[in-house]
Amino acid sequence: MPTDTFAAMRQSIIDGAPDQAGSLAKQALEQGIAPLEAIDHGFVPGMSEVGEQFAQHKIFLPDMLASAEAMKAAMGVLEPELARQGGERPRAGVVVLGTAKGDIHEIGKTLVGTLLTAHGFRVHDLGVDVTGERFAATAREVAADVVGVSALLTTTMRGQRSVIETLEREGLRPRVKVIVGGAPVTRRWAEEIGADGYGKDAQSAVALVKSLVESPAVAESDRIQPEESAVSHK
Ligand code: B1M
Repeated sequence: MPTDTFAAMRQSIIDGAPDQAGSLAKQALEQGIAPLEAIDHGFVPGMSEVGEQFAQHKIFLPDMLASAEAMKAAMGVLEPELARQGGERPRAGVVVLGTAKGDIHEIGKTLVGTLLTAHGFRVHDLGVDVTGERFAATAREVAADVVGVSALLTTTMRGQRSVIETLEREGLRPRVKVIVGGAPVTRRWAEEIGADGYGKDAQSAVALVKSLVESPAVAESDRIQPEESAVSHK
């Protein structure tokens, strides 16, 4: 893919231009570009630049919001293709996913969910600002193998710990693996709070979930039995 096209994608995010971002995403697909390549090399670098400019007070919240809308327009084109490329696969496992309480950042979490779906996992995406209780209730209801908690704010990382504590309190922890991720999250943090793993990006999150689900440590007899009602895929 020409560097110019990646530069245009990056710029469309910085400019907060959803129409431009969406049509660049469509063009990429028409040219046979892999959706993840466009995301990782075109659009995400734009978001990173926006984050830096925001931190340096060069831009403000409405600008960051406009950039997020542009990112969502691009993802709206690329994510269905990403999921479609996964094709029909045998069910790999059940994952409950969401962004921690108090946190409304959704783009990275949604990308993780899309990629997991593309790899055959059944994903229950609870959206953003999700409490530990809701994670736990859904994990029980759908017999989750893995709970994934995203956090983009240093303040909401605490919510990841609280999800683990809630799962422990409700007796679910021995049977459900927990992974954490998000820009400020580190392996060290994951270890400190007793998570089973940390995903640096969407691809490593998929590899991690696969390895956890395949782990013999989660014995079949230890799995939670699904309750009658099912939670819909959001
Ligand atoms: Co916010 N924001 N934001 N923001 N925002 C950050 C996170 C920030 C770093 C910007 C900055 O100052 N440089 C900063 C946090 C600083 C800190 O905590 N130390 C920040 C702030 C301060 C805020 C507000 C507090 C601003 C304010 O109101 N004054 C506010 C908080 C609102 C809230 O949540 N309560 C806020 C609001 C917003 C918007 C609403 C405007 C918007 C989000 C819109 C939306 O999601 N619908 C927004 C955005 C867009 C950003 C930045 C610019 C971009 C985030 C993003 O989408 N990245 C961000 C700066 C940055 O991250 N560089 C910033 C693209 C996405 C693909 O990457 O989400 O990192 P990411 O996901 C990656 C990996 O992290 C990983 O895989 C993904 C794909 O590779 N991953 C996982 C993510 N979740 C995972 C889960 C896993 C595994 C891997 O397992 C479960």
